[in-house]
Amino acid sequence: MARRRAVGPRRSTDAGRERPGPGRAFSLAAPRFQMKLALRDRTLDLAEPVVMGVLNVTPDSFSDGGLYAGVDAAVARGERMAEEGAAIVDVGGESTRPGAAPVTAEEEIRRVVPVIERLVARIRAAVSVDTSKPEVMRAAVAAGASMVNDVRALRLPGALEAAAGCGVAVCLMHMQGEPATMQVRPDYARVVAEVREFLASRARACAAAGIARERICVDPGIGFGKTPAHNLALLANLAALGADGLPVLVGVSRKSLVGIITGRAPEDRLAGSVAFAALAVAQGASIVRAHDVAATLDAVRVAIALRRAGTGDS
Ligand code: 7PM
Repeated sequence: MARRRAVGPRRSTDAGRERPGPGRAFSLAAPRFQMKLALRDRTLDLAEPVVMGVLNVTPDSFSDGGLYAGVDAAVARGERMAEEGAAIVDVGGESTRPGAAPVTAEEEIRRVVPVIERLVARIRAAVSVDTSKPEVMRAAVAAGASMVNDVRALRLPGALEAAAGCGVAVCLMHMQGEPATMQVRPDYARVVAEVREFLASRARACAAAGIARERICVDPGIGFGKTPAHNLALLANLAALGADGLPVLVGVSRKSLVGIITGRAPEDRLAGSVAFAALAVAQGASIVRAHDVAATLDAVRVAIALRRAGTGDS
């Protein structure tokens, strides 16, 4: 909240510029708050936070029928999310569930490319691909994706170069460990500082690889190698994670954190997820990743309205 209140609507003065800090040479010239995200061929305005819809294209998510039935169902679901107001639809073919079987690049491409091709032709919302593999990034972007969402923050060999070569936006997410084992014993001395430093260092790696700063957003990775206390500390300090001025994306939808707090099964976590979405926006999030787009967008609008009243900007 403080992040937005201090600045208000973006102006082209020096008002929002960060003081130069040690080891942050590029912040000298960069605006403190980047309220936009440059996608491949257009710019997503983040002056008001937006919703990213989650579209899983794994066999367990659309398995009622053959391959084409699965594609049809996934495309219909993506179209519905766009109608409900998603600014981005995030298509993923690799399950990052703890213990999930690894998927080859060929299999991931086979799952996501037909869905991306058809979605891009049918919706105005941007399409992102949730992947860590360079081959999948290239195939998805060739099929029309304009953003890469990577839970490994472009750390696999060749991923950084692939994303840079594709000329798309990137989401850099923090994860401690690997999906199979990340929840075994999450360990941090200072979780907020460590996650912030990781994200800043990955953003520097992107810049060095030629990815424009305007194309980068960052994500604390709720549930990825974190205890409930770690997750809550991050959600309570989101503004600090965007301290380098990059937009913050957050995904809490239906996650076990919501289950632990509310005592509810995944299918009954809508209210808890939506409450977190509103509070994440109040804490400075610019993009909320969610399964339930319409309900989440309502929550985001409520948070925006309250924030606007707080800044006297009505
Ligand atoms: C099983 C466990 C299935 C976890 C799916 C998940 C995020 C993400 C995911 C996130 C970004 C889910 C996660 N979560 N990408 N991909 N941020 N940027 O709940 O929080 O969707 S997968």
